[in-house]
Amino acid sequence: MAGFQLGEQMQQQFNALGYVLVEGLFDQAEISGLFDIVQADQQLASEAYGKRDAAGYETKLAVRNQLAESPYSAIVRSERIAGTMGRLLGDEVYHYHHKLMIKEPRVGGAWEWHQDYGYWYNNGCLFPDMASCLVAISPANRANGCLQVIPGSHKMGRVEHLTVGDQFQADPERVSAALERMELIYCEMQPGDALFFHSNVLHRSDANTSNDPRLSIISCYNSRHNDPFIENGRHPNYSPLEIWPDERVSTILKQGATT
Ligand SMILES: O=C(O)CCC(=O)C(=O)O
Repeated sequence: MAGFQLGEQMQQQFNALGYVLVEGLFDQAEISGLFDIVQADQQLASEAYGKRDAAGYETKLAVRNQLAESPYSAIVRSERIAGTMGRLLGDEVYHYHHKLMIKEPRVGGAWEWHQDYGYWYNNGCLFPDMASCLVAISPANRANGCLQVIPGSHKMGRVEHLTVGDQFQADPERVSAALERMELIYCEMQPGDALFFHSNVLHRSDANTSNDPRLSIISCYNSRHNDPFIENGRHPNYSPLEIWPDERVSTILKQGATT
């Protein structure tokens, strides 16, 4: 959806619920090549590592702090996402990191309930003025473990997290209480759909019990005013992000430029 503009209604939804789903942010011609690129990307395969869930199943991801000449980086830099993120968070944003998420058929594990700020708090970020955008590269549905969110949970503030498997899990007592009071939404998505979500919104996903992979790219941004007080932390400190116009990103995605 070249020329996407964040509307007032979407901004209000993000403020009230902590997330907003934009269908078709990237169109079929832009996103379809990415599925094959991810599947064939040897560099990515060698970088990807597993994160065990509470049941011992692994979900894979490759985390990148740097931007390169790649279609992945073009998505991170896109006006459609980075520009929108700046408007949602009300400040200039910079690239905190991005990650390719790979939930393999039948064996891809779950993500336990957490807030991203439950992780990022420990990196010297004073404020939860951070957010992510998940772009579906393959269809995401209940069978292959789509993202689930608790709308409004970002207003709970940071919840304590404990380690389970290789992951951080939000305090289960608080999550149960939250689920008694708030809805649980399954974010089923088609390739090219984008979910913008606040760093304090509680989210999780189930294991992939289907025969299809669930692939997505998550771009994570921090606000300029929230430059971490720890230098050389797990993810980078502030540096300006060059945001690319739709046409440039679209051309790169359609060419299926290699990483
Ligand atoms: O991709 C998923 O299913 C969940 C990923 C997630 O929760 C995260 O990266 O914070």
